[in-house]
Amino acid sequence: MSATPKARWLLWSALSGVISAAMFLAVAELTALIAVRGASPLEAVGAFVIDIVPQPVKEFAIATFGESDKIVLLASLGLAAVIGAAIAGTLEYLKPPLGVVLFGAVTIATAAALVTRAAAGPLNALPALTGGIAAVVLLRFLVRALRRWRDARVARTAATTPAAAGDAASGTAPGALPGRRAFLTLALVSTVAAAVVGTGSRIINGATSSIASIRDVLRLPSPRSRVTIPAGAELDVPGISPLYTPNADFYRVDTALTVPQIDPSTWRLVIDGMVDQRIELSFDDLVARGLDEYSVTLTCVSNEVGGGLVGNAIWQGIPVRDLLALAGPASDADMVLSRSFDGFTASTPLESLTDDNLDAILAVAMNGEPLPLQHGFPVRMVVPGLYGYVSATKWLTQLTVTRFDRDEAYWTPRGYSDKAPIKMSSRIDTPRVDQPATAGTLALAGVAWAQPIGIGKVEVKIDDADWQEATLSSPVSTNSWVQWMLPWEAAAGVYTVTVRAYDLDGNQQVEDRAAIAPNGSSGWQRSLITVR
Ligand SMILES: Nc1nc2c(c(=O)[nH]1)N[C@H]1C(S)=C(S)[C@@H](COP(=O)(O)O)O[C@H]1N2
Ligand SMILES: [Mo]
Repeated sequence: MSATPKARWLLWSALSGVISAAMFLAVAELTALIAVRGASPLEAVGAFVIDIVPQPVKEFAIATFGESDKIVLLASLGLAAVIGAAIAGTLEYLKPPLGVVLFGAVTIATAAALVTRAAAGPLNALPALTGGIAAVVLLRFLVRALRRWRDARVARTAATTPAAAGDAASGTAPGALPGRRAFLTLALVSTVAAAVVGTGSRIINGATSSIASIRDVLRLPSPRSRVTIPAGAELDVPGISPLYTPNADFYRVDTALTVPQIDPSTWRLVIDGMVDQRIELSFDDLVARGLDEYSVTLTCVSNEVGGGLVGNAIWQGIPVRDLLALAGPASDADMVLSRSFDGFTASTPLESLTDDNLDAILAVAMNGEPLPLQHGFPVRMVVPGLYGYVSATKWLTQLTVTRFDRDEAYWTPRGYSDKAPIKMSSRIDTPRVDQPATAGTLALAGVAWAQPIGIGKVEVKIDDADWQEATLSSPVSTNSWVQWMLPWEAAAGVYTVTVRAYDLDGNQQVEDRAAIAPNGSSGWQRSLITVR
């Protein structure tokens, strides 16, 4: 050991702080599991931090880490916690009771974070309090044992007896310094206990979210109408996107660190703002109005040309226009601000929601099952032809009828347009850029969308040859994508394949490239395909 004696004690005290912090989390998770299911302190603190982190930092995180931004945030939070705990341990060793005071302050802050989360009550503070008590008690015991070890060692070194010389020869034999054994045993046992109790509770707590089980047994009334799938709606080409994106593969984009947990039996939808009458509906009120099926392709404004932030699903829901009609929007209103349980908002033109020819819906089911928790359970909005951030509010709780010059949505002050129709696009799914194809009879294939007008034609160009018209799948709805395919006798080589679409009004997909901000990407996808 090259560490000087002084540094050694500081390291051990820092470790004591970290072990005590681990015990804090373990006991807190265990309490959450037993007493207040769902009040995970780890998640609550993470969500709390996301809310208070300044916007530029959040944007930097999303831009830099993409879909892993939340993991990076949690990891940074974890690192900060380890450093803080180490400091608390050292403080408790050097200047007691400063470490205990620091843990106490963190306990109170965590309790506050837990209690102030949406839908939390005073009981939610309990995990922080029990965790805090466990951590403080453990820290005091650890530091006391550490001091006894140190004192024994200092006394031993100072002594000039033959016993000391013998001890130096055999190193610090176990048992030679009673404080040492007590400290190391306590440190080891509490580390193992914290790891087992903490991970165990976390896993059970996370896996058995009570809302997930409520969703599992939820039975929705059968829809009054079904989507008719025409013959030829799905092309038989290996590697093409399926007509309907399975829920498990459906892209997910939102600002929520943890998926909001909403019990449908306590869920309420409020329709307010510039209306004749404020309306409040329960989940049963909503589904009792009758469900219908709609086939709609959802698209994210952040989808790059050729990207995967787009998916097609059959939704079951209720037209928003019928619900708005109950409330009676004022004639000078022009926007509906939809609000999520977690505070996210989207601004949708009122006319898109009241249009009889556009099926804007509140959806409760996705591809035949209740909405998955991460896709907005129990109720979300789906508006054909509008990017998700201005229409597809998940975990919906409120529709406020208002005006664009009075209110703005989450992404509006963050560099995105307040109105954002989806731009027509076409994508090459196969052959993939990263998987060389084998020479012979191939199929170029992919999907194209132009909600709510519908795709009229897709054309493909191989290198500099003429544009060729692709075969289209039979459209299920103008609001859903279609698949396209072009048979191709391909010899070995490297080819540039370009795809472009036309909508049913004859408009051609925009060739000019545009970035995703402020209102969605554009440009024809050009793919470099290798045939061997
Ligand atoms: N509550 C909430 N709803 C939200 C968002 C969000 O951040 N929070 N993001 C929106 C965006 S940007 C998109 S593209 C869609 C994505 O829906 P999905 O995750 O079900 O694919 O949800 C929309 N609804
Ligand atoms: Mo999005």
